Amino acid sequence: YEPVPASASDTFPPDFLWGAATSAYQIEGAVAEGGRTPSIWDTFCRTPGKVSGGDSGDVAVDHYHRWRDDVRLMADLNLSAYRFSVSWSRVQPTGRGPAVQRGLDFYRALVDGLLERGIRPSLTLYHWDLPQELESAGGWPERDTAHRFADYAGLVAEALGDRVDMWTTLNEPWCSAFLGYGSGVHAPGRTDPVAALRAAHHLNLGHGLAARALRATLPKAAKLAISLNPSAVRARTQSPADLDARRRIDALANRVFTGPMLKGAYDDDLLRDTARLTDWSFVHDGDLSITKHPLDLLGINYYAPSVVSAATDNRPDNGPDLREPRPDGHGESAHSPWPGANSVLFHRPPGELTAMDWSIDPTGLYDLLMRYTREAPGVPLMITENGAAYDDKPAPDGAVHDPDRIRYLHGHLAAVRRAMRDGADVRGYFLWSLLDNFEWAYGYGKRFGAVYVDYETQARTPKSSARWYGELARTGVLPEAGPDA
Ligand code: PNW
Repeated sequence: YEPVPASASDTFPPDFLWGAATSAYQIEGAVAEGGRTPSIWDTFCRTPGKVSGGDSGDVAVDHYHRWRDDVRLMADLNLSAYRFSVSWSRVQPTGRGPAVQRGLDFYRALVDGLLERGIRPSLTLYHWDLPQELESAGGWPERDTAHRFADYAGLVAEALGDRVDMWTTLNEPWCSAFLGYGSGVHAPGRTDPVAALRAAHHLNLGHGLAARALRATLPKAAKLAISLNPSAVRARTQSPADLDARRRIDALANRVFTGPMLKGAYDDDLLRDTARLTDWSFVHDGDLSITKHPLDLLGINYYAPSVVSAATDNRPDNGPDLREPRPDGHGESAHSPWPGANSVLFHRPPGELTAMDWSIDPTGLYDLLMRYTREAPGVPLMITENGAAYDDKPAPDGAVHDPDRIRYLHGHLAAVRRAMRDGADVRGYFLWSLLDNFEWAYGYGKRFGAVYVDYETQARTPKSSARWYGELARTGVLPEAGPDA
C-alpha cells in the first residue's frame, strides 16, 4: 500500500477508543500465587515438545507484580482503553464453586488503577486458560463446560460489574476449538476433529449462557461483546474448485461462530461438509436461541489473510491428513485444524511477511469490517486485536526502533478509517500487544509489544511504535507513516 498524506479524512472521531490488549496467561506470571491453580496452558507448557524453547507463562512479564508500572506505561501512551483477560483459575480454581477473593482483588485493584488514570477497562473472561480440572473432566468437547463458564461469568460480573462496562465472553473461540482440539498446537493439545467441532459448539453455547448471566447481573449500560478472529479467506484462482475451497474454510473459520451468534443457525453447507465426521447431535433443541444472544459490540481480531486452493489429487476430505506442514500461520502439526477440509491447500501470498511468517494485507481487515457491517447490522464493531511480531532488538543506546511495526499499524489503521468512511461503525482499536509477552506455542521468541521487555530484568522500554501510537491516541490524526518508518 502507499501511505497517504494526513487530511481531514484521516482524523478519527473524538470518542474513538485507542487501546492496547493483553491476556492473563501471556503477561501475568505468578502462576502459583494468590490461590491460582493450573490451567490447560500450565499443563501444556510442561509437556515436552509443545512450546518452543520449553517456555512457559510461569513468570511471563511479571505483570501480576508490576501492574502499577504497566498502568503508568498505558497512561504515558495516552491510551483511552485497555483490554485484559481474567485468569479463570485465579478466580475459581477448580472451575466450580465460590470465587476466591484474592483472585478478584487483583483484578479489582487493576481496574481501579486504570479508572484513576481515565483508562477504560475492557474485560475478557476467557482467553484460552481453562482450569485444568475442567479439562480433566472433558473440557470444551463436553457440554457441562459451557455451564461452568456461565457460572464463572456471573461470579466475575458480581464482583466487578460496578466498575467495568465492557465485557467480552470469549477470545477467538476458533483457536480454542480448532488449535486446541483439532491440530493440537494449542492447549490442551488434542487432535480429534470431532472433539474440535463439539468444542466449537460448546464455546458458542458457553458464550450465550455467559451473555445471559452477564445481562442478569450487570448494570443496563454495560456492553456485551465477543472477540472473533474471522478469516479473510481468498481463493487462489476463481476456478470453481478453488472457490469451493474458500467456501469450506469460510464455514469452518467464520460461519461456525457467526451463524449461531448472529442468525441462530449453523449453515447447511457446514453440516454437509462435516457430515461424515458427525451428525451434530450435540446441538440440542433450544441451544441456537441461547447462542443468538444480542451483542452490543462485535470484536474483530485481525492479523493476516489466508489464500486457499483445492488439491488436485482427489484426496478424500475426511480421510487421513496427507498434507505437509503448511504456510497458513497455524503452527506445524501433522493434524489439520480444519475438520473435513483435508482437500484444501493453504498458500503463502507473495510479498512481505512479519516474524510470524504472516503476510501483511490491510485490505483483509477492510473486507472483514465491511462484511460484518452487512452481516451484523446495527452491531458496532471494535478492533480488539491487530498488530505484528518483528525481531526487535535494542540499539546500543538502548532504544528500540521498529519502523516495520509502525508501517504495519499505519496501513491497518488507514484501512479502518476507509471502512468507517464506507459505512462501518467502528468504535475503537486495540493494538496487540501492550507488551512483548508469551506468544503461546512460540514462547518468548515472537515479540508483538509496543513496549519492549527485557526478559532477564523485566525492564520495559517503549519502542518507537509506542511513541508513534501514543501520538495517534493523543491527536486522533493518522499521520504519514513517520517518524522512522
Ligand atoms: C491471537 N492463528 O492469537 C491471540 O488472541 C493472542 O493471544 C495472540 O498473542 C495473538 O493473536 C498473536 O498470535 C492467534 O493461527 C493465534 O490463526 C493463532 C492464530 C490466530 C490468532
